[in-house]
Amino acid sequence: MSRIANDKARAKVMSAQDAAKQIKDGDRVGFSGFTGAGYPKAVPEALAEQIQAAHDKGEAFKIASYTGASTAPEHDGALAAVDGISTRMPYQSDPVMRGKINAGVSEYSDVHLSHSGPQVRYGFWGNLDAAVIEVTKINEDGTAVPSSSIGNNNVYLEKADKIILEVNAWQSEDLEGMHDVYSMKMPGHNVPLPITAPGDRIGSKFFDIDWDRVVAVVETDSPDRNTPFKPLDQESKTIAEHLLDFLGNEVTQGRLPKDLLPMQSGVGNIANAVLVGLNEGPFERLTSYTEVIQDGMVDMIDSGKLLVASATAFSLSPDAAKLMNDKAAHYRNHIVLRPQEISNNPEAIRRMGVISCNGMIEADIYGNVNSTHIMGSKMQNGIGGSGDFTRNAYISVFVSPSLAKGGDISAIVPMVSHHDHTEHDVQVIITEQGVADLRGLSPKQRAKVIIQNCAHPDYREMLKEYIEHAAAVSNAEHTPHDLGRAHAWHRRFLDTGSMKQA
Ligand code: 0RQ
Repeated sequence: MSRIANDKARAKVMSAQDAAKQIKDGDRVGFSGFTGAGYPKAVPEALAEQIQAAHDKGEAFKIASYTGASTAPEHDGALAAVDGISTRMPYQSDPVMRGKINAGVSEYSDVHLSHSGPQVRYGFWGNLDAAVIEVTKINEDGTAVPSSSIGNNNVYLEKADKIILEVNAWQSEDLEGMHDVYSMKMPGHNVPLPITAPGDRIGSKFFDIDWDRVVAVVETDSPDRNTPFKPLDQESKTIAEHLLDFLGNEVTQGRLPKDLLPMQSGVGNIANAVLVGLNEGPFERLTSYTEVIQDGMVDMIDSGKLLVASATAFSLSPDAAKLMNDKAAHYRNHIVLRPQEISNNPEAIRRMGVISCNGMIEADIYGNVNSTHIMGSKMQNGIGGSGDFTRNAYISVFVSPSLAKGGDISAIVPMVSHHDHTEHDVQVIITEQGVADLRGLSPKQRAKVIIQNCAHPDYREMLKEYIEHAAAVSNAEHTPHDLGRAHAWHRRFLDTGSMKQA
């Protein structure tokens, strides 16, 4: 049965190639897509072909590409491969896209996910020429059922001059009812966000579509980019165990209730290990206010440990995506998908007292965290929602193995090579070595705990030597540094391939 029940929509059905012709050189385009879910499956590749054809003729053709977060090879990857992206925002993780950013071909602006949509609404990113949005279905009344992510779609649909909709028959029709579309307004026109618990529904199940601005409807039938998780390694399991012990102790101390507080969990294998740990652990009747639904959360819903999860997108393995598609009617009783300006909303996060847990690239001895840059200059993915959650969390946690690149890099360094989360926001750091609880500590006290509990033994003495030296030469005692040596470890890695001293 057709997924397009509206006459106006049916009249606008065309091929992806014809739809892509609506997008011109210099356009700013808002795309759907968040962590490999709900991105448009056909128009970006068709557009990439047209960009390549223009380049072959010596013509300029680049667009500014705004999304929800990371997309997929057939979206970010295809457009980046033809040098088709002038500016990209916000979070990305496609290797080709990352390569173009680091080669200086595409400009990248790394914005907090909760800010990205509102900033487009405010006009900070210029006029939005087009929106390309995947939906699950178009209803008879012209409203649309969102797909496996919402991201910034509400804002792009609101602001774009031209709208292209992709209707993807691969997405389960039973997603209908899982979404809660609520948009913020311009400053001065907002009321307190009426969310007091992760499962609260405050908006609509559908997107309203202005059909006068819709220039094309494209039918697709393609799966999301669903990446399998690696089997859990011992390091990830140990990090998860440390986090569970820490949370258990918070309960014992009376600082957390027995069912904890809503959990936020970053993407990746450690985050998934944490979820597996929670599923096997002692806590019951949990809730989650987070940005992506991963496999571990689906398992926790199945086991009854997790009552409800709020997010903006799925980030599932192929197996879990199939399960979600088969049983969406069941899971929509436990999952709410929201625009990312709401899933990551600081007001809601602060009000509910979310426990945040995110990965990091490195932390320094004083508790500053770098989530985005390799050796100061090279972009990895972006800050994503880690800042939205960390800054506003009840307890903010960062997790990482203590070593990278086979031991040639210490994740605990004298001074981070790029700052994303400052010492003011970072409360707990966990590596496979242990937990550094930084709450209530001064910088010098933090350094002791981080080095002792989190640094790998191979680097502990070097770190101790650094603070002793810094204390002797620095201009004050509060946060001792030798500015000439603070990044010597990074310099040494770039020069010799290892942070270790020869
Ligand atoms: O390099 O790809 O060349 O092997 O960095 O590291 O170990 O695969 O770690 O997948 O857990 O990602 C911070 C990037 C961690 C992620 C980050 C190298 C390492 C590897 C990746 P290779 P791993 P993970 C919610 C919250 C920001 C967004 C966020 C992230 C590569 O967690 O993007 O939190 N966070 N969002 O070898 C140099 C170090 C290194 C290092 C690791 N200290 N120095 N290289 N690497 N540590 C989700 C969203 O917002 C959507």
